[in-house]
Amino acid sequence: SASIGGTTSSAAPATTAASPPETAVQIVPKPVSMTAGQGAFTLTAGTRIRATSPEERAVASSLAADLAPATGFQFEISSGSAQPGDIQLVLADPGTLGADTTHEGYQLDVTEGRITLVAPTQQGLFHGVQSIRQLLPAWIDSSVVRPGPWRIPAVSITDYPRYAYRGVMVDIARHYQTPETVEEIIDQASSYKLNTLHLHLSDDQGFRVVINGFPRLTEIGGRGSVGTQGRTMDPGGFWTQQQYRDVVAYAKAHAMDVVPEVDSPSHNNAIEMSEYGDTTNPLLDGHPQDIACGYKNPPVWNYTIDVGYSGMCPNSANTWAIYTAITNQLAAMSSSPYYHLGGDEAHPFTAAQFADFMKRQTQIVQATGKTPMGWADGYATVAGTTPPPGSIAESWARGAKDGAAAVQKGMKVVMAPADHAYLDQAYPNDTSGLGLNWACKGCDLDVNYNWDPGSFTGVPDSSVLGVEGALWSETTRTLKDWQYLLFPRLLAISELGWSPKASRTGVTSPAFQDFSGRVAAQGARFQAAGVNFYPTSQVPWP
Ligand code: TNX
Repeated sequence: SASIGGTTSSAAPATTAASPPETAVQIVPKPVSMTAGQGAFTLTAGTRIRATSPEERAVASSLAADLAPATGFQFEISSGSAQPGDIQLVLADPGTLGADTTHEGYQLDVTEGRITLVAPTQQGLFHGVQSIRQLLPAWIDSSVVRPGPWRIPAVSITDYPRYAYRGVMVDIARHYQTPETVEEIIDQASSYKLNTLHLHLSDDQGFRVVINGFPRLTEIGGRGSVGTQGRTMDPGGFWTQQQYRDVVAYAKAHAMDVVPEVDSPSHNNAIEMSEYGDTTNPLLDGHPQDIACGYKNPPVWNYTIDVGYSGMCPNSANTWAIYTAITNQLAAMSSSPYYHLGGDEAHPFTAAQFADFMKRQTQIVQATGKTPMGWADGYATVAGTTPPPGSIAESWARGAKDGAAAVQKGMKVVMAPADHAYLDQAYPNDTSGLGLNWACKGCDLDVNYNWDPGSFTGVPDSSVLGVEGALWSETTRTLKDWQYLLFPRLLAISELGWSPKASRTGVTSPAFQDFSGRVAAQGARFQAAGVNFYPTSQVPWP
């Protein structure tokens, strides 16, 4: 049969050919269209990667680096003329991506004799390389040399994303994590073609990046994390600005942009308790106590998971000295066109105070050249104001009611409905102790997969910029904890953001069966790469 891995075949090759298709092709997210060829391309120590432009060479280097550990091959990157046996990367319009408004798509053609990858952008080439990696045996993701053969089944793939924004949010505020841990998530997320890393950098329990002029934000605000397992406080930490820049650069090299978030005006006890007593800072007016509008005394450090009590006062000049420094410095270091100003669960405020705060914060973000983005429950409901054109609301309410409010205000929406896209929620009947339980009771893979970002009442698909999986970190202490909650569920978010809309209803639906079958093939990849994951019974692991 010409149908491989249950995917769409747009043309049938001759049925009388000598050899059948190699192996089932199991790519996540599912490509727009694929046609199986005959035979396979085999990687050898002599395989050359042909690349000439800087964009081609950058992607060629990352391909060579990805393939080196398991194969033991040091691939030559050549700018000479193309020869049989080459993997050729070409930055050009392949002529097959007319429907791709994102310019992130690619055309991949694998034959026995060569591999040709053509894309109009460096991101498109990067995404094509991720498909090549998934076409190889799972051991390709091993960090030590494995025996081949390294065969890539012949196939022709035309592929591009449904949405321009495909995000994963990680929370390094509730529990501090190192740059290296975040880079491990970038490795995995980018291999499933997500293109945005949303960093939740500050919350009631911690502030995690150095801000010049305000050293107490990290010296005091970074010193702990939420207490777990009987402890009142887990270890804290913070990133230097150089570490932050390095993570942004690492993400860029993996075709991902970084959206920073310092949640405000609430969710910021860490800022308040750090700056409240900062009476000698020349950037403040000597009596910064007036920043605190919340009802808890900010110097009392709180490592519980409580939220909703803190708030910075809009009528304090010190508030704006602090926020302007934070916003300007983070915006200058970040790669995404968006800057997330938070705005959720701002309970201690009157509607007028909240509106005042959001207006000022919006102006500060706009002055940096970034487009403001905020949690829809707050930012899309600011009384008497319309956020500036192009601004983004991130919708997390069940049924996207907050997203509908954003659409009414002319905003674009990133869909992160908590009952489907909050990847910090516990798995069903799970004894790991990881995950909260408020948004979906026992959130297995089908729950993350069986919804459609473009089909909510009041939020037409044309208003949807994309989709995001959110990993809050109240219960997670280690990289392994993060991976356990993220995988394989992040793959559902990746597929919703990338693949064309299909009917997704129920564990027994053909779409879910097809998806879970492809996820099954990722288990060996996770194992080869040393990535922890939840072995859900909904996936037919081999
Ligand atoms: C809600 S939704 C939050 C976070 C929590 C999360 C836990 C939203 C913008 N805020 O502060 O960490 O639930 O699931």
